[in-house]
Amino acid sequence: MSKEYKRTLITTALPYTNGPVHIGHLAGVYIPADIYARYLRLAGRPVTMIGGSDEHGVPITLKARKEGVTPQDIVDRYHKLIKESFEGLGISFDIYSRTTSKIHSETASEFFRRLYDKGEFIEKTTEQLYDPEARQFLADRYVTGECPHCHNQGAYGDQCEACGTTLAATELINPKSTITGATPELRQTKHWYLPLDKWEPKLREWILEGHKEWKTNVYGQCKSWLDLGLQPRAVSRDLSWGVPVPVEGAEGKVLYVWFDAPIGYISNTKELLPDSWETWWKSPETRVINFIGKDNIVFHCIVFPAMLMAYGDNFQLPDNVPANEFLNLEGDKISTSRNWAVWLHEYLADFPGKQDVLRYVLTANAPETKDNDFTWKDFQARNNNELVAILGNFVNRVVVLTHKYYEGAVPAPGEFTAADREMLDELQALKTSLTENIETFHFREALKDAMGFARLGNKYLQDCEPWKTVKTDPERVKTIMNLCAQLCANIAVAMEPFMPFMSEKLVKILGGLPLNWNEIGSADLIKAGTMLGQPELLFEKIDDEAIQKQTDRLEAIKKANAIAAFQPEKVLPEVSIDDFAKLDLRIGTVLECQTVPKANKLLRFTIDDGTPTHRTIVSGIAKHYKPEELVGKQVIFIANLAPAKIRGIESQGMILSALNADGSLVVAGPTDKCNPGAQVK
Ligand code: B3M
Ligand code: ZN
Repeated sequence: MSKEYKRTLITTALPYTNGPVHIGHLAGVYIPADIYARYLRLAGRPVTMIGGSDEHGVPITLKARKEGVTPQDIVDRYHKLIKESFEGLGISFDIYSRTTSKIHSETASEFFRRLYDKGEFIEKTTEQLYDPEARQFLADRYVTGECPHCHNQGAYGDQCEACGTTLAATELINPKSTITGATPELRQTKHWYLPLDKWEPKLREWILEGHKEWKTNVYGQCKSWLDLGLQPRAVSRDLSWGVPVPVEGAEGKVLYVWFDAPIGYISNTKELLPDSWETWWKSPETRVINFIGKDNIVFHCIVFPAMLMAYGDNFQLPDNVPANEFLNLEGDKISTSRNWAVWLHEYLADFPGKQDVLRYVLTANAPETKDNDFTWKDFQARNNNELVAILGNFVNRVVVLTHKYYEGAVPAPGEFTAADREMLDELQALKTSLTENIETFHFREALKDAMGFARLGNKYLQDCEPWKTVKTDPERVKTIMNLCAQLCANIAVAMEPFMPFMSEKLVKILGGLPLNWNEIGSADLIKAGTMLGQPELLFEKIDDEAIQKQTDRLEAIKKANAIAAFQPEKVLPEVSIDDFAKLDLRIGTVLECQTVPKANKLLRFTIDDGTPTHRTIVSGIAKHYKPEELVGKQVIFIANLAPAKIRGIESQGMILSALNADGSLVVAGPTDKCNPGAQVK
């Protein structure tokens, strides 16, 4: 960091309150921000971490309409759920407020009004889509249609999620109101536009010249937006839910949610620090860091800074915006609407006491430079093979041995040997790397460094073998066990930003110790004579059953989504009745059904087709049925299909079946009992 700052203001993207938070939000924004805030606190550096709910915007009103409740009901429900689940995970906001607060409405109104009075807006009357049945204008998600760029049928009025293009609702082909399904009309309406183009030179200079150190994904996206040329952007909407536009003649209009929400950072700070918020926002001695996901880069690096420049009053612009990429789940994009997510509140209920495991895994797999994937198998493996086997195991061995040799009292060390000094040098090197990685927002690497303390401890114990040395040189063992206790104390401090619950537990086991980042690396963190608590496991193994429950849940969601999204295959080209007449479809009764050796997809049927000799048919449906399930059933089969040799078996025909959207298969058969051999017409 080039400049010395007196304080750090951390802002975290305000989650929409149209649903709970999921692991993608946590990995992208809130765990990185919390690691950084905790680190600064441990280092004794003034920091304020701001959070809050983003309670306006069309998705909330659509959900309210769908549920037949008010938008306030929706935001109250999810604001509470989100706030409580953040607390449950130890996300240590200094305030977590909301944008339906009075102070926010006042702050956002004043902000808009000041820009208005300064003449910073362009007023434009344009034609917008209007739903004649709902009698309201259609902004953003209120309208859907064909994307003019990629022709995706489900594009929205503000964005096409298929190709990522930002759209104006009027650009959509065949637009439809998502409220009534009506075809919208064009009607005149006035809105206020922020002329981003006016601020382009200053933004260009501030970012492209002044912040070459920003993450490449952030810097690159800003550069492409600036190179494309910035356009005026509407900052008001024809909606009833939101902060009313505070000027005459603006009835029925509210601030655009992306104008309103970033001001939430300011209003939440005002709420927290009514007397000193301006020091945090307007002093050049404050370093502002915005933690966000990559889909919010343009709003935090272009739109909100332009708003702050237009407002003036020396508002500080962010010194860094370490946006993360996206986290996927089991190879698929996380999606609130498809319920394809691990919801934080459900995780906390399913894995009580395992908050740190999730924090650890989401940091170890954080999508810091590219999208990454969360799998439950990896979650289990990291818990069992890293947290239990390396970190928990090391601490447990040290505490058990200290009780065994010294009744729990940390022994005073003797002279350090070369091996001891080598270990301490390695500890210092890890501390340096750990601090450097946190300072540069490389939290994955930082976590590896912190885990390095435990790996170093296991190696030191293994090399020193106190359980052997104690027989020959008990004095030496005192030094070994003292240094192991020091390593445990270093782990308690170094891991606090990542796993605060474990750190607190470990501090208790170690008899209490001050958590001071600047002390990391010391060989005297825990005083000789300190009584260690009884050994207790910091982590427990997670068994297959717990993981299976989660993967079963996702399987069921995948099936439900497949059924909901089911689109029947296109009908095949037309055939004549004569063509159809060539097919001889019959009813058959399954007399026998067996699996086919070395062919796990095949079942071999003996079918009573009304002839004395019956017939054999081989069918590739073994994944969908157990043989015994089909014996006695009546099926429809093609009787005059040319016989075919399948795995050495002559198959005389084909049994008809239907494939469902969720991948399940159903054998076709008559609804009532038929004579075997009866023709199907
Ligand atoms: N409510 C979250 C999102 O786009 C959005 C962030 C606002 S931060 C001011 O998912
Ligand atoms: Zn598109």
